[in-house]
Amino acid sequence: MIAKQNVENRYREVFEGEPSHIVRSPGRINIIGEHTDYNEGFVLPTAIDKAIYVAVAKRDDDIIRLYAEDFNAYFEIARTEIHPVEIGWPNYILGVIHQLQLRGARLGGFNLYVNGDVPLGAGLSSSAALECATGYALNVLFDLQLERVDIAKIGQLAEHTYAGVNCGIMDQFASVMSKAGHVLKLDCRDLSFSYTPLELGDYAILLLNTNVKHSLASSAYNNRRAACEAGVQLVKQHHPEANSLRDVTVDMLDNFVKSIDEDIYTKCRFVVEENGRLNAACEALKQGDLEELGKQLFRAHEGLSEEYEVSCSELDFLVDYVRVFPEVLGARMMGGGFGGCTINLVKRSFQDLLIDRLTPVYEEKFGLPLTAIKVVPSNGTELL
Ligand code: GAF
Repeated sequence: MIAKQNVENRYREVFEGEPSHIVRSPGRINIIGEHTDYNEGFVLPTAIDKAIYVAVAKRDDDIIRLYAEDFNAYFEIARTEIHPVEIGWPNYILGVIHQLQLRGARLGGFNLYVNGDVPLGAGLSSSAALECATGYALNVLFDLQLERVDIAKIGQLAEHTYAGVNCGIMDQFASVMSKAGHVLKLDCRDLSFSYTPLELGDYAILLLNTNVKHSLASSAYNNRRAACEAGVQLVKQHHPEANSLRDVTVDMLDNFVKSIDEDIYTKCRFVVEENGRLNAACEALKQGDLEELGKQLFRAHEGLSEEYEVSCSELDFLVDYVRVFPEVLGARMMGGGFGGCTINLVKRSFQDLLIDRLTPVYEEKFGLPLTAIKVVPSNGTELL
């Protein structure tokens, strides 16, 4: 948690003026439902108590001036000349500005200060949090009258156009719409959603960060998405009503995809089955059946690793290691994959022992630090 006072003080030092608004937009976890969002399926995320903080104020000229605490770096651009840039971090902000201007928003120049405690590259959606913090802050600063859901959609488009990742809506939606103590079941087809209390009793959610981020992650992500779309096209030849994998069954894949392209078949089947696992997990959560919930997490990991092929040896190792402990009900890789964190459903009283045992083994094996992160389901984007 970063104190509002801290953000205010740093804004004053960096820009020599007063911020007019400070916005907090959180990172997210996802209990289950991976790579389903861009297939019009379901996801079960929630925001966490780690967030991006943005402080903004208008300027008298047409300049946009940014400062990122993490990189100790300024970036400046004219409002009328917004374009993607080589350096990574400004793109998440510029992409949002670009989308707002495409929608006809009348923006002026402004200063924007960014800080945050969402670990970068850990698969906790720090980029979505930055996009949503920016969208929310500009909405209040320029009185744009955007709904929360518009802010999520704008963030997603910014990711497509300025970060080059054809992501689904999960991360941005979770960042803006989450409710403390709950998970959000989102239907990514029509964006209808419901909140379910995350009541885990003696158990807790523990994240284990591999501290790995493979550089090919975004191209592999886009390839997976393309494979899903190709599968839908094959089914569509026989079922014209099928518009996404949401409309497709395993039988249809068996009949119309398997013999044509085995790899596309396996990827698509994973997605169809992952929606089924999500529904089973939601039911288990409602019934308080945490053992069943945990089993679905382990199954999801097998699918992500062996079928969808978005895991890596570090993630597989972490899931295999915890599997033998009766105090760990479930574990799987979380998010896009190729690094980042595993999400673990662990007996609260066992967490520290697990971390103590696992850390030296992981570090010895991979020569990388292992970071354990305890998270609390939190509210979505807010004005501080
Ligand atoms: C990333 C994407 F940004 C999400 O939209 C989602 O597809 C996720 O990977 C995988 O479930 O976080």
